[in-house]
Amino acid sequence: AMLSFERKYRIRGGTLLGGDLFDFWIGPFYVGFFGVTTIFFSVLGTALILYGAAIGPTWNIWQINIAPPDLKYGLALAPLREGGLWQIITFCAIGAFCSWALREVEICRKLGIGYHVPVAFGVAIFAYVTLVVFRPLLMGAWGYGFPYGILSHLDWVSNTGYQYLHFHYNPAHMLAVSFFFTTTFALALHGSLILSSTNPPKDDDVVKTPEHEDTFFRDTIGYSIGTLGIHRLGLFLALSAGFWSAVCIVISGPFWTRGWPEWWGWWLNLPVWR
Ligand code: BCL
Ligand code: UQ2
Repeated sequence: AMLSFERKYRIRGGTLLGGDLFDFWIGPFYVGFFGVTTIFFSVLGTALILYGAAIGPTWNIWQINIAPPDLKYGLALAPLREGGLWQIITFCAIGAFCSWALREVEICRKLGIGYHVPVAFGVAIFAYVTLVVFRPLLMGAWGYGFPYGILSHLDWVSNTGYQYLHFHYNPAHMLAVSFFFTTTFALALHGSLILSSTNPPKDDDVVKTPEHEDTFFRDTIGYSIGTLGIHRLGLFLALSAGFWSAVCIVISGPFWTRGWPEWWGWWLNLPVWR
């Protein structure tokens, strides 16, 4: 059943591309030009992953691996079985993620709401593209991208981390990790606060107000950021986590090629204690 609200907003227009051509719904799903391209790239990409697995040595889900080309291929196209598949799959992934973001934009336009959701998703896409396009471009070979596989991508993270001796000393990694942890902290505070005041027993109405929520934090720590504020803070923390993740990997190699502990030499060499 369609909510009366949904019927009211199932309106024509707001599309970026394709005009009225794909401006319709299938069941609850808005289609749009970018819905079609999302399906296209996802199906093709998934089929190529399955093909890559089929010509590979194993069907063990943990060990399936689709590797980027050898470094010797530089920034050229590689033969299909030697990283070419990885290149096409990466192209499909970016196509699918960007299509999804643009489909979100069209839905926002129909609803007349802000673009916060596609912008937020855009930061996740930015982190992914940094890993598989920007950093490989800056380093001069597609072989610097990460392999597609459950264990293989973990091995890549570990190997790449140890290439810089101790990744915890990467200042942008420090920021990214701290933002991830603070995000979970903020969501735990928010989720628990909301449930504490807006979780009436069965058949009861919600009677507590945001005043109760503010008061809890004013009583405990003397400050409440407010009901709108916590959502702004949460979005800022989450986007910062993704942003600094992208920064921490793009500076590893293109900017700093030695161990990250050594980067802190500037601190040890401050004239105050030298
Ligand atoms: Mg580290 C990266 C945390 C120890 C080496 N590390 C990261 C970051 C994150 C992190 C900050 C990964 C998140 C990210 O990029 O998100 N590391 C972290 C923590 C510790 C840690 C908390 C810890 O010790 C407690 N790291 C170490 C040790 C090193 C190390 C010291 C290894 C020995 N770390 C590295 C290296 C890297 C990291 C190397 C990175 O490259 C990585 C990083 O920063 O990458 C940018 C960003 C999010 C994404 C990339 C996801 C994108 C999603 C896309 C757009 C959409 C997907 C859709 C999906 C396919 C669809 C599903 C459909 C379903 C139906 C739902
Ligand atoms: C709050 C508020 C909410 C909240 C939360 C707070 C009524 C429903 C969680 C408390 C948040 C504070 C004090 C900020 C904490 C800071 C960091 C960096 C985690 O005041 O308003 O709305 O959900």
